[in-house]
Amino acid sequence: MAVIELTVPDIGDVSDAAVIELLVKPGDTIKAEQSLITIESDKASMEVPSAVGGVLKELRVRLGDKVSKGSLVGLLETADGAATEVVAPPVAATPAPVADAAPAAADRTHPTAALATLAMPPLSAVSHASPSVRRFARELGVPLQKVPGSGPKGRITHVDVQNFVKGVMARADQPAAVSAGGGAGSADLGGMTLLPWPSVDFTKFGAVERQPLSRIKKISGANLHRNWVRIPHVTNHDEADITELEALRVKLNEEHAKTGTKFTMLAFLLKACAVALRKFPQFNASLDGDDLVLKQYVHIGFAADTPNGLVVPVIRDVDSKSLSQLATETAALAAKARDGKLSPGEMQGGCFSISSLGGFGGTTFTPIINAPEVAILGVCRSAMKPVWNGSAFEPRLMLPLSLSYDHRVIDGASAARFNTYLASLLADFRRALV
Ligand code: CAO
Repeated sequence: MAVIELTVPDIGDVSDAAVIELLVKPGDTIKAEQSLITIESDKASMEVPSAVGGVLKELRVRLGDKVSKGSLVGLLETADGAATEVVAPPVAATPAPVADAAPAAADRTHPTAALATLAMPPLSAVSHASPSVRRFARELGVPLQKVPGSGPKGRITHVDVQNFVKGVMARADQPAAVSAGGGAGSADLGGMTLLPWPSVDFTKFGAVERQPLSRIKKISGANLHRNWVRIPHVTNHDEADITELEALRVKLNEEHAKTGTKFTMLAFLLKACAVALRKFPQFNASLDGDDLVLKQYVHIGFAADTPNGLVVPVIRDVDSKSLSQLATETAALAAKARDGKLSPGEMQGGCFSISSLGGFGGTTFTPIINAPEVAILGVCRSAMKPVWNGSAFEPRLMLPLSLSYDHRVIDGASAARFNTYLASLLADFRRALV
């Protein structure tokens, strides 16, 4: 254990910069590169991250204090005397708005460890926002420097970012310009002009209750909106005869009753989709500018309904997992999703998604593609239907499949082939061996 002093390092020709934000408090466990305070001079503002990790024992600055090079910011207890290993954090660890600024070397004099910091860009280039707002903006792809700040001293708030997104999506009087789909750069949405969002005083018509959207709803809503607007969706509807498959599923569940493994329709769907994705690689791909990135792995996400909204956990390497593994893993991830305990890593890396509403009902729907994927399978409730077998109608259990695809990448014939093949696998899994 060692307690080190954190001081303000060389910040150029700036002195007497005001502390305008305290981002940590005593007792907090600080990670290396985590921002501690925000300081502001008459020219610019910046966040000052800690170069080392540890527990903050004391914060020696208050809001409004003036600091210069060498000012004591706080005392940090490090687990292993990290004071002797102070390294400036890499540029990539600093928030986007100032990412073009190079970190200054930390003061290596001991036992005083200087905070790692950034050279200061001109004020006009600086977006004044907390790390959580910056993270939020990054998640939504919002360029912070374009967002007007409504907080004290022009700080950008969560609401400012939301309003910016709303403004872009619903701008009525000019073409919307957003960053290009499937690649870098920007694209004009072709002069699309939208009416402003209706502003209605609902209380004029009766009692109402206002509920803020959950964090998940806000994030997933913005993503769904972007994907819906920017991907030319087409949905191919088909039906799979799962009469034999359902009989097998019921039998497997009886046989494995003691193990607790529940063979769900979702597990079979994952397996069948993995086989189909291997056969039709363009469905296992992402658009990146003018390139199609074909993935050599098969990771599939499934939409999970939670009390706070929709999340999409991802099962990795579906093609190399057994049905029981898939059943166990989906059950565990769905439970984690409901408890709000999924880690970001468990929702990343998907190549394709499945949205199964079979347990809820419906006959068909149009699932929205989960960018940067290029297709998604929607599944509704199976139903017994009379199917003509060439000489008579037979009762068969039919599963509705709705395959939405990005028409920039996949044409209608390919989608019909994919869906037909998928249906044939579900009708008879032995086809996977062919
Ligand atoms: N047809 C008929 N019944 C079905 C079915 C289908 N296609 N799929 C599942 N069922 C039945 C099951 O047999 C089970 O019935 P029992 O309880 O009587 O055994 C019940 O529905 C629940 O099914 P399950 O335990 O297999 O769960 P699941 O795999 O269907 O669903 C999960 C798991 C996490 C995918 C689901 O809970 C969920 O959250 N789905 C929501 C997806 C969603 O919101 N999509 C919309 C996104 S917008 O694009």
